Parts: sequence; structure tokens; C-alpha cells
Amino acid sequence: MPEGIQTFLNHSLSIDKLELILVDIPQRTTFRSAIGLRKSRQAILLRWTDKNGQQGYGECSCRPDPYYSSEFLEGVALVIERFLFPMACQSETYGGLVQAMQQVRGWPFAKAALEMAAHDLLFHKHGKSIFDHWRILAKPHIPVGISIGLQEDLHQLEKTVSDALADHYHRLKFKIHPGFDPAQTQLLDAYREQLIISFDANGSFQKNDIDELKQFVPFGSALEQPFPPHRIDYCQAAKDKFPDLKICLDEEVKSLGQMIQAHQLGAVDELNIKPGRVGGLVSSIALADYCYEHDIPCWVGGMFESGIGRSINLQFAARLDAPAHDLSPSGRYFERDVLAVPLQMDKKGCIALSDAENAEVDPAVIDTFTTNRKELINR
Ligand code: OSB
Ligand code: MG
Repeated sequence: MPEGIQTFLNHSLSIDKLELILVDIPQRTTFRSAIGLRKSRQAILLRWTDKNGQQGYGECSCRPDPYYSSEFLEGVALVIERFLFPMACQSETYGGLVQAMQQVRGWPFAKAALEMAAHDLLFHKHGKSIFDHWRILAKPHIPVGISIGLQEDLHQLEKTVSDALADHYHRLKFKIHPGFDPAQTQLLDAYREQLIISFDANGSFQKNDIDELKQFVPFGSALEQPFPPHRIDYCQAAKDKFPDLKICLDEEVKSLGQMIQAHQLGAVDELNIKPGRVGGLVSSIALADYCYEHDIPCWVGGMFESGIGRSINLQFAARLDAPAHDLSPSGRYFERDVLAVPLQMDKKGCIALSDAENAEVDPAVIDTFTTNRKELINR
């Protein structure tokens, strides 16, 4: 485990009850990527109540289907109920819980949700997050970028870009897929001087599509997850063909070991760290430490989290030195978030760390979005 956070790992922990709350949060618009459509945000929210009645919230940010990673919400609920909740009942400390969950192979989104609920409880109890124990220096204002879904046509693309520019986002990341319209790439080329433009293929390109990647190289940003996970050989082939091509991994990396492997094989130049995807906060810290030691840029990615997941991701992002993170304000995606005060972006394209730290959940709003609920009791 990473050093420096031992004090936090030693915090004692108890659990009386864990609520699994399935929510369906309406989105403002449909989001289209190589993975598929997202019309509303389904998630499992966890509410952990300890023996003293103190509470903490966590969010499982995987998709309802196994199309981003192998995890899906109904599967996660079962894994938590059958395997992770009993481990939480047996754990006496935060570090003990993180350690115990390693016995379960895979299921990083499920583990992260439980770890985040425990973390939220301890953060409110002790007034310091695990990140406060890790890196003391934090950015008070976190620069954010947006992930932009596939656009219907040039007209729509143009409007989306000018709106995003007016909002002062620090980076625009466009979803792409094989057969992406080169006219769209050309339109974006005109904005290259003004702000950072990057691309995310969500693993949709195959070996035969490598030539198509050429159009994205001049933008200078690392291309995110061009190939399906576990095709490091395609990454190597693409980088051999286009020496200036930089690759950022997302779906590929679910653990420190996988990152080290990809790095040693020369397949990765940058890392998108999503705390959910990599199994939680301790794992995220270990990955950030590795990236820092090896001069690999890294930043925090998103999974359309509600304010619960978004606020903890922002606290992590505040400790990274990156030009932008995929952490737009909640209002970009949702009419109503589950926080009493939704996270907002200032006129310089930043979200205040203090807003993320002071975020308070509104249980009544959660109720309005709840489609199913299960209570697990520590007997
Ligand atoms: O990087 O893949 C990303 C969603 C928001 C911001 C960034 C990303 C995403 C995803 C998650 O694509 C996959 C999905 O939920 O469809
Ligand atoms: Mg991605």
C-alpha cells in the first residue's frame, strides 16, 4: 500500500447497516459513444451506517450493462451482498477493509463503491480525507474539461464547440469510432490553438483501422483507449506506424499491475484514472504515485457520476498536476443532482475544492430517483 496514508488506513471502522439504493437520474440529453447510448444515469448508491449511527455515502459508477467493463449494476449488487458486505462486517479498520476486499478477484467498481462509503463516513468523522494525508498541497480550484458525445453533423459539432468555449472548459474530449467523419476532425483542427482537444475511442478501433488514427496525431493530445483492452500489441503497432502518436489508457487499466505492464511494454503515454474503475481510492493513489515517479501524465476521468462520486473524484483531482479532468459540473448532465447544493463551475472553468469537500447529500432527492432498495444488516 502507498506510504503516507497509514494514519487514515488505521482509522477504526464499524458497520451496522448498508443500504443499496438503485437510482435512475434523468439526464438532460442522450450521450452517444462507441459503447452505446446513455439516456439516464443508473447507479447504485451505498449508505453505510456505523454502530454510532454515523453515515457515509458511496457510488458505484459502472454501467448497467457490461459494455464499458465486465461489471454491471445487478452483478455489483450481488457481489456486494454476497462477498464484500460480509468483509465490511469483519473489518476493524479502513485499511483492513481495503486489504480484505483484495481476496475478491476483479469487481473494482464494486470495491470502490464500498471503500468510498467508508471513506465518506471517516472523512466526516475526522475532518480529513485520505488525500489530506497523502499530498498536503491541493489546488483550491480544479480545472475541468468535458467529454463530448458523438455529434450528428458538422452544424451540431460547431454549436457544441462554441458553447463549450463560452463556458471556458479547459479541454474538450471528443468521442470517436472507426469511420469518424474526417470533416469533423478538420473542423476541430481550427480550434487547436485555442484549447486542448483530445479524442476517446472507447476501445472501438481494430488492427485494420490503424491508418485512420493518423488524423488525430497533429492535435498533440494523447489518444484515449483506441483499441480494446488487452490489445497492447495494437498500441505498439500504432505507435510504430505513427511515432508522434501518444496513447492514453482508460478501460485497459484496472490495477497498478496492469499499468506497470502496459508501461514496461511501451504502450502507454498517459493515464485516465477513474477511482471506480481501478478499485477505489487507495488504488488510485498507488497509480498516481507510479505515474508521478515515471513522469507519466495522469488525470481523473468520469463515469457520469452523481454529486456523490463527483465530489470525491474532485478531491483526488485537486492533488494532481493536470491541465484538466473529466469532471464537469453536475448541471451539465442532470437537471437535479443528489447534492443539496450542486457542484458548479466558475467563469474560469474550475470547480472549487471547498465545494466538493462541503458537499452534502440530500436524502429526499435520492428518494425521488430511487427505483429499488435493499438493506443489509450486520447481525
Ligand atoms: O473517458 O470514457 C470516458 C463518460 C464520461 C466521461 C468520460 C468517459 C465516459 C465514458 C464512460 O465513456 C462509459 C459510459 O458510461 O458510457
Ligand atoms: Mg475513456
